[in-house]
Amino acid sequence: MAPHFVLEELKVEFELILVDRKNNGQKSKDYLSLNPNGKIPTLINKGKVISESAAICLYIGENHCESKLVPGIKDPNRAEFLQWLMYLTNTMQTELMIYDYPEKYSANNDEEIMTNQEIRISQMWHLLDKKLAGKTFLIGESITICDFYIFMLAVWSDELKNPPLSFTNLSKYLCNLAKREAVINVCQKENLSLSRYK
Ligand SMILES: N[C@@H](CCC(=O)N[C@@H](CS)C(=O)NCC(=O)O)C(=O)O
Repeated sequence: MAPHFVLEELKVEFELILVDRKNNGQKSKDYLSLNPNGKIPTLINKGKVISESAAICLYIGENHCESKLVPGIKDPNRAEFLQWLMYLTNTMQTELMIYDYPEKYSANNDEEIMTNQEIRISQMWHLLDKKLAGKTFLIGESITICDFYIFMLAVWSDELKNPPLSFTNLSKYLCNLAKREAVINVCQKENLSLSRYK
């Protein structure tokens, strides 16, 4: 979803191909020949095949440097941007995956895993909430791929007991992002309701 937001934001031409997860399309021979890790998404551009959502977002953003979706190498915000992007993908996304697929981590104690994950993830949203006080975007004064990444993780966290929308700063920030054309278009295409972000 995050790479999809970035492509829409940039208004570039692209073809979206659905990988049929219900039928394990991501483990098909054809898909594995592109992405041996068997995970979605994969980007193909000019014969280059790229996987890992954060890497795809960086690749697209850096190929459209005029957009400033990725702070350039000399931008004073770049280090902080990279720090947060790594945190979002390495830590928050990983913890959310454990919450979403507890059966992969324990044969018989899904509930305990989910309860523990709820607490851990909630602490992470709390950290972001503090960081976002009085801010429209996570880094600097304009949107970066980190903001799209946060929106994706927030959608994945909607069903938590303390969802991101229950935090004051996050709620304001997410509702503002939900008004962006790119976010509206992607959610429409991916059949996701934005009604709770209004
Ligand atoms: N670190 C990868 C994780 C990708 C990932 O886990 N994708 C999920 C869909 S959101 C998937 O492919 N799940 C199917 C599976 O694990 O077989 C990324 O950020 O792209």
